[in-house]
Amino acid sequence: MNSKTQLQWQSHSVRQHGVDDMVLLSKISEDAIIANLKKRYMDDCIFTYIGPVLISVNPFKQMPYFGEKEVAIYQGAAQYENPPHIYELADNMYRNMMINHENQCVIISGESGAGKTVAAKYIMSYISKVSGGGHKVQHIKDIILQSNPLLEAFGNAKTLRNNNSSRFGKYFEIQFSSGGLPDGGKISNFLLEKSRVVAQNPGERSFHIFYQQLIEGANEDQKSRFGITTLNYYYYLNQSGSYKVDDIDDKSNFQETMHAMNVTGITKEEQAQVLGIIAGVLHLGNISFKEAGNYASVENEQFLAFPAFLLGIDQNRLREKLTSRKMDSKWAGKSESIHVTLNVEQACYTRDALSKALYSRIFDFLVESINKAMVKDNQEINIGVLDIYGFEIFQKNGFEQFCINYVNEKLQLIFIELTLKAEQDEYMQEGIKWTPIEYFNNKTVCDLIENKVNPPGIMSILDDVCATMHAVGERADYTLQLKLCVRVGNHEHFDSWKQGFIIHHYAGKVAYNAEGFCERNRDVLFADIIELMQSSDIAFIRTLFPENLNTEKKCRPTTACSKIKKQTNDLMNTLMKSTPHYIRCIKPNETKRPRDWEEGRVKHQVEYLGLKENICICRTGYSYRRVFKKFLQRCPEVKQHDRGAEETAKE
Ligand code: AOV
Ligand code: MG
Repeated sequence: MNSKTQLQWQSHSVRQHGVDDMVLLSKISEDAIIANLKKRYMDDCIFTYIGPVLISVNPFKQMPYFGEKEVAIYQGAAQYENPPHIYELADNMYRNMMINHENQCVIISGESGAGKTVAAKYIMSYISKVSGGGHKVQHIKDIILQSNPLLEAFGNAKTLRNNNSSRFGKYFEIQFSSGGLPDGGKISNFLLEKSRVVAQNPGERSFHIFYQQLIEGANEDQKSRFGITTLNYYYYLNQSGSYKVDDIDDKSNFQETMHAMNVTGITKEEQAQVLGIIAGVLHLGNISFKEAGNYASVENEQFLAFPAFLLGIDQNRLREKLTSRKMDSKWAGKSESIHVTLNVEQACYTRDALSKALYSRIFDFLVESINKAMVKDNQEINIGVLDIYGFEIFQKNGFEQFCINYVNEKLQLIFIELTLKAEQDEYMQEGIKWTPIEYFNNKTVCDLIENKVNPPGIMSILDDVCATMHAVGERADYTLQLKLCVRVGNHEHFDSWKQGFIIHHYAGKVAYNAEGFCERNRDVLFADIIELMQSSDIAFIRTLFPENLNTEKKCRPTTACSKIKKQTNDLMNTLMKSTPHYIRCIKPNETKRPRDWEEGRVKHQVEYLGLKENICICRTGYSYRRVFKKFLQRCPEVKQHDRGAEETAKE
């Protein structure tokens, strides 16, 4: 596009669709931002810039501008040559990586259902389209793209917020050769919401794969082999009363899942094992218990046979392990093992713990398989795409929401530190005249959650309660509530309420129900259950339980909180080492309908995402910054002719 047509095009676009880059808004206020976004949204322009940051408003309908034509238009084009687009951001990352030989990452944030996963997929497909490569590279590209339907089948589910909600977090590193060919990759996954396997809120579903495989996807042979009947036959699926999702075709998705398994190199044999275990989990759920005296016994023996068969274990042994437990007891200085019988509640807990463990280990197996298929020895440069579960508030919020919202809180912190704080700090340091722009720094909320000591945060207090109180259940959860009140009760972002505690997150207040916090945080899988699975005559199942029980007993088990905290902080370090790009997704309504604009909801998001502050800083600050050395490296003439200048620049 020459500059004249570009100008014409731009003035046309200003008149037609508000401003492309909100740094150019004539008046900066939240109302002006919302009005601009709305105007663009109603004109089917879902993307808008704030300088380098891309704002994306979920259209809830397929937009026509994601074809080959657009790929060609955005490839190699400068930011303002074309209307704002996610392809521009992807192209910019790719070019940056190539020119500067630096790792890049894109942090996609926004609440549940705002469009993060869709955005991540657009980025991956754009990069795959514009980077070249022969047969081998094409194979890696196929794996990268096919990993999406595969992990979505096992890691996504219908929630009240989003019909295809990611129930795990994912950082996908696409690795490139120095020539820019994608020749490897690595996925790091975060805490899968495995509790969904055994129970869901009314109106929600379990993970897609259950419905794909059992109801829509299985052929007659599989049906009889896996004992497949109707959906409402399975306790793990029939509690929520939701089976079918309007915009999801489980049947064809199942074909896609199986195709993806083929592409990622999962053998036919492994595929059959995976499906067998998925069915086994459902059948485990149908084992129920009755109170017999003071302990639990299996209500209907015939329900034991099928899961035992599918998991390759002895039926009697399964019964025994679900209703009793080996305990080490110390008596008169000697330690010995005794068998204790479990009550109904404990037996159900054990059954569910086994189901959750099987499922989450299958999920890890899939991620590992994909990683193996993309592995590359020498790491050169990469682009990381971060797509996590978005901030969520339900009527009832439990331990899962606490973890999910914590990761979102940390991402918000990274955005604040790198865009709002670092930039202002730099001006101050360099003595540039600058009127500070106020913003809410959510570090205080992150500290409230994750501080180790002085004062300890909620996670530390929770770990403490779990370590000192052996009981799970109500008593431990109540103790947690009391301890939180004593130790963080005065924090300005904390409140307590009848059933738990409230955190004032950056994106809103969430009332957490303390029930189940201790149990889910401890997340123990008793040695008996591991032993049981290690006794399976299916080798694949044995490989899912590689623990060495003799050595592992001695160390204190890691809690779910400490795992997610470590993963999140590792992720933060990785992100900090790459050049960051941001996509801020906005969800315009709760109805999931196109062209439906709920002003109040958008306003809330515009506020907590800090868009106004973002615009102010972009507008007042310098638009381009680069360290001298890198800048000089970009100019070959300077590099060749003026080495002295480079030396000076270093100073
Ligand atoms: P999320 O990843 O941000 O939520 P998704 O990316 O799954 O949200 O988007 C939710 C739904 O909105 C999708 O299934 C699409 O129907 C629709 N959608 C989103 N973006 C677009 C787009 N660019 N074009 C068309 N439709 C879109 V969560 O995973 O719940 O936090 O945990
Ligand atoms: Mg998602």
